[in-house]
Order: sequence, then C-alpha cells, then structure tokens
Amino acid sequence: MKKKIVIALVGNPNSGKTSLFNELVGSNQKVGNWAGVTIEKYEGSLEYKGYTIKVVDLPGTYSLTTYTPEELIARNYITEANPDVVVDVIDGSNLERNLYLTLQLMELETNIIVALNMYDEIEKQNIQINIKQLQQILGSHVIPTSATKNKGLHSLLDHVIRVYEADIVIAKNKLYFREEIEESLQKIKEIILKQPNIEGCASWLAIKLLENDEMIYQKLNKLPVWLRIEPLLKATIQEIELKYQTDPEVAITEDRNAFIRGAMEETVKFNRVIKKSLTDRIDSILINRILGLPVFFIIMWLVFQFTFVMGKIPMHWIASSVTVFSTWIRALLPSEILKSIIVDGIIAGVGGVIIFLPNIVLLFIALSFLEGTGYMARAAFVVDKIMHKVGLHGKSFIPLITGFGCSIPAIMATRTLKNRGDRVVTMLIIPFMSCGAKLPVYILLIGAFFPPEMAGSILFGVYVFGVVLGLIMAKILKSVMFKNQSEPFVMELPPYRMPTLRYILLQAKAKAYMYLRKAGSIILIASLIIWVASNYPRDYKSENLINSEISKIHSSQTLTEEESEKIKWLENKVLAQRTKESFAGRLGSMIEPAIKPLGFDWRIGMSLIAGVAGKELVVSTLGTIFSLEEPKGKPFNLANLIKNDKGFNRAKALSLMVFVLLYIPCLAATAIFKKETSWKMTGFFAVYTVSTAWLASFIVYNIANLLFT
Ligand code: BGO
Repeated sequence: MKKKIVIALVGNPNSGKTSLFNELVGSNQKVGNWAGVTIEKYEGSLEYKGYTIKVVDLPGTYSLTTYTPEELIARNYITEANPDVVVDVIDGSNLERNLYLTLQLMELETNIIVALNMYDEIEKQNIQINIKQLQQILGSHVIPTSATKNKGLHSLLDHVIRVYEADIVIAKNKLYFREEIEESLQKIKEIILKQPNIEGCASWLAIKLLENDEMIYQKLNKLPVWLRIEPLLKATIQEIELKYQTDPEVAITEDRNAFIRGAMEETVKFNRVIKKSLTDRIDSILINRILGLPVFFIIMWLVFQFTFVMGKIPMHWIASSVTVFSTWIRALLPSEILKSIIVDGIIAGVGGVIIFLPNIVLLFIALSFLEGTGYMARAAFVVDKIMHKVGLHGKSFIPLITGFGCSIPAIMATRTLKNRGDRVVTMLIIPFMSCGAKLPVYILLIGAFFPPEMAGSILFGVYVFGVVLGLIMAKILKSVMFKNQSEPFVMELPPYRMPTLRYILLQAKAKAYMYLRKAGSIILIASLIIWVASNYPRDYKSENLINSEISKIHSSQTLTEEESEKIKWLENKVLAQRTKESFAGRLGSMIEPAIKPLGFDWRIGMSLIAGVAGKELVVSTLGTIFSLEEPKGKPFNLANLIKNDKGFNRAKALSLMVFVLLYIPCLAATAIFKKETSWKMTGFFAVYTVSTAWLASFIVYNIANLLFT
C-alpha cells in the first residue's frame, strides 16, 4: 500500500499557485465547486517516490479572516480537513506583502512549507534573499521554486515527504505580539486548553477572539466557558485602547507588519531603487549600518542630559522645602528625642529620596516617549549585531532597556526569549542596566563631587559602564555556562508614530506613584529602623560626662572663641561616639575590612546593607547617619555634608556609584529572579553580582585615586 499524503496549496492571488498545481499534477486533476459557493475547487494527485500525493489548490487569499468566501474556504479547509502539509506559495518578488499570510499560517501551528516561487524573477531583479535565515525566522522550510520553469518542484516534494515523515523538523517559530496581547492570549489559551469540547489550535482561537473574529466568537460564546473568557477580552480591549488608542485587532495587525518589516530587513537585499515611504526614509538613518549606532548613543546621551538638566530645577525646590520643613519641625517639637526621630530619621530618610522624584519621572517620560514613537524597536535592531557578538540577540535588548526603569518587569520581559540559555544570561545581566532606584545615588554623588557641566556626561558614563560590563559578562556566561546555539528571532519594526501626551503622562504618573508609595512605606519603616540602629545602644555614662563638661563651659558668662570651638568639638565627639557604638555602627565596622579596599567606611557599608532592600535606601541611610553626626540646629543638606566630609572624595564617590550600579538588585527583583529560575541560580546571582561589584569598584577606585590625587 502506498502512503497517501494530502497537501494544500495556499497563497496570495497571482503568487503562482495555479501554475504550481498544474506543474505538479499535470492532467491528473478534476474541477468541482467548494460546498455552497460557486468558487471552483481544483484537486489532483501525483505519484512520487512511492507516495501518492493529493494536491488541493485553495482559492487565492491575502488573509485568513472571514471577510471573503475565498478566505473562509482556505481557512476552513486548513483548520477542519487538516491536510498533512500546507504549502504556502509566495511570490518571492513581492515577499513583504506575501508574508502576511505566511504569518497567519504560522499562528495556526500547522506543518507549513514555503514555496518561494518566482525565483527566476528574484534572480532577474537581483534581489538577494538569505533563505537559510528566512527559514529560521519563519520556522518552516523555504524552497525556491519557479513554477512556470518547472524548477525546484522535486526539492519541494522531497521536503513534503520529509516533513510528513517527521524526518526533518525546524523549531516552529512564533510571532510575539506586544506584551499586553501576549499576556491576554496566554490566559485565554489556558482556559481553552482545559475545555475538552473545544477543537482547534487554542492559541489561534485566542488570537481570533482578540481580532474580533465573528465565526470564532459564534463558536465559543454559546459555551459556559465564555463567562470566563469574556471579562478577559474586555479587560484587554480596555488596556490596549488606553495605552495605544486602538483596538486589539489593529494592534495585532501592526505587530504582524512589524515582524515582517524586521524579517525583510534581516533577510532581503534589494539592488534596485524602490519607492520609499516616510518610515523607510527615517529608517534609512536610524537603522543605517554606519549611522545607527552613533545615533543611538546620541539619543541615549540626550535622554540623560534631559533627566539631569530638567530635573535640577524641581529637585532644588523639593530640597529647599525639605530643609525648611525640617528646620520648622525641629523648632516646633519639644523633646530632643522626638526631634531626632522625626528630623534625622524620617525627614532625612524619606525626604532624601523624595527629592529625586523629578529625575525619575523625567527618565520615564523620555523612555516612554522613545518606546511610543517606535524608536526602541529600532534601537533593538541596531544593537542586534553587537548582541550577536556576545551570544545574545536584539530580542534581549527590550528586557535590558526595561531594566533602566526597574529590574522586576525587565526580568519578567525575558519570557519572550524561548531559548533558556539566552533567557538566563539576559536575566543575569539585567542588574547591570542601572534601574531608576539607583539614580538618586548617582545624582547625590555627582552633584556633590563633579561640576554641573560634567554631570550629565558622568551619569551617562555610569549607565554605559553598566551596559558594557553587562555585555562582557554575557559573553563570559554564554561561553562558560550556556554553550548552546541561540535561536533566530525577528526584530520587529513597527511604524513610527507620535505617542500621545496622555499615554506618556499616564506612564509617568504610574511610576511617580509607585516611587512615592515606596518612599511612604518601605523607606519610611527602614529609615526608622536605621535611626534606632544608629542611636542605640548608647553609652549614657560617657555621654553624660561630656554633656556636663559642655554645660560647665556654657555656664561662663561670655564664651571665648576657644570655648565655642571646644563645645563644637565635644558635641561632635558625642555624636560620632554614639553612631560608632550603635548597632549600625558595629555592623558597619564588622564589614569595614572587606570594603576598605574600595574606599568605603562603616557608614557606606551600612547604607549598602540597607540598599539590598531597595537601592533608594542607600541615600536615605546615608541621610540618616550623616544627619545624626551633624551638630544640631544646622539645616540639613546631604550633598553638602558628603562634600565636606573627610571620609569622602571623588574617587570614593565613583567607586560607590560603581558598587551600587553592580551589586545585587533589591530583594523584590531577586525574589522575581528566583521565581523565574531556581534557588541555585539565585545563589549564583547574588555571589556573582556582589563579586563583580567589588572587583569593578576596586579597579575604579584605584584608577580614580591615581587620576584625582
Ligand atoms: C500570467 N516565474 C515567473 N516568472 N512567472 C510565474 C511563475 C514563476 O515561477 N509562477 C507563476 N508565474 P498563477 P495564482 C501572465 O498569467 O499561477 C506567472 O493566481 C500572463 N497571463 O505565468 O495564475 C504565471 O494561481 C500574461 O502569469 O497564480 C502567471 O496564484 C503575461 O504568474 C502569474 C505575463 O500565476 C500568476 C504573465 C495572461
């Protein structure tokens, strides 16, 4: 008995389907009508290498929606008759337009083979297509054919047999839609998969529901499970409308087109002049092989200039208000201890963090703007080549750039990476992409030790340092721990558009709210704990002795200059002794030997320990400790205190910035890392980030010492 294979030819009108069909089956064909419509149905068969291959020529269609009878016939045949292999015939000289249908076939997760037809035309027009790469991007075999010249047909049939026999498999690729759609698709898919009475590819059904497909809607809305699906659909429609001012159907189409644009850029070279759209013209600069990278760096540098320069004015207002407020509170409160808790503990801790709110908001405004315009996707495309050099690809860039905002969504965004090695390596280097919470530390230290005209560039430098080190680590990790091959991905290129002000402000508002909530909760509590830890236990006996000495000097009628100096010295002695003897002081002193080579004393050590809970705590802890050391009555300004402190200088400031940039991210991000990986990997994560931070700070500190002293 000969084995029988059923193949369906599907493709755009004029892609050469009929020609291919005729070449394959010759006269052995019959014409009928598709049930219920007057559209002709062509079927035929051929014998090849011991197989009987039945070929069904489906009507030409551009899409698998249900707007035309041709689309409906093609789609129903593929989903209901389940042919063994679907041959997608595409006009290679019109690749971009034809790929839209190919993507929809990929979504159906059937066995497809792409017949890259009109190959003679491709050669004639000198269009160069990297077939191997296209094959990997589409996750299906791509066979060049020329139907009218009877070329490539044997190869096509050979592949049909091999796919049928599951002799060769290419990892099926998937188009990833934007995050909100992917999340919704995943949830709907999970619900559908649990229903034994629903037939068909669950993820395709989910896509169709989001595309508002009338037929699929009719099929599912009668079932009880609809009660669970409907709220999900409504929520996604709302979310997409709010964020992108469009509906999921349009968003899905845009994402498919973005994928195709990316695939074209990566696989096709035209040697003829083609009419360029505005997007093409902008792209010719932004993703240009030579200009792309410098333009990317200039744009990023501008982002940091914007964050620093524009942020300075409101930051100054908030800082002055905090100072005025703390002076006022100090004068108002009766007891010394209450004054200290509120002013040195709460205001110094929480206020020290709140003053950086404008910078955080501005950074997010800039990043949301770039994302909304479609530039971020271009940036990913531009860095793709560099990423390949370190064993990753441009797809990792989006999680990495998200890391500039916050490591938590960044770690979660790595889910779009299919390959485990790529995913883990990307997660491991995310902490080096400096998150928003570290910004206050840099701004404080840069403001205190570097002139204003250098500030933006130093800030940019810190970020670049993190990125470069991240890439080096990726290369090392990839070649030591994950030697396997990366899988191909398409860098989607969505159309350029002007994001609405509403969208940008909504994003910024959400981030500002999150930051303030953190300041009002975890930072407030931590500031109080640090205040207690830096004040107790006290050596009351010795403090009383010094205090009585101060009172004695005060009792003389007029104070000489020498006596005033002595009082100041004695006051400082009490404060310094108190903090040093406190729990915080002792813990800081305990780790001091380990961090001394980096230029850090116990106060920095203490703030770095606190920073594990959240990086803003580095600043608030320094605020609390320095404020306690400061003789009472002076208005509080942390930048000035640090600047005038003997334990600080430029080299130490740089070393501290590098350490904060690289050492273990906050507890919440580490917990998410654990959730996505394992305890073992999380242990490695902690050790490797802290050791990298130590080593890098050590090197930076010593070089800076040579340069600045
Ligand atoms: C006309 N190479 C080239 N160069 N042309 C091809 C190939 C190929 O590999 N395959 C198909 N064609 P259909 P659908 C035509 O009819 O099979 C040509 O809709 C013409 N007709 O010859 O019909 C094919 O079934 C007058 O061209 O496609 C046909 O998918 C002048 O592509 C066209 C020039 O093929 C569409 C061409 C009166």
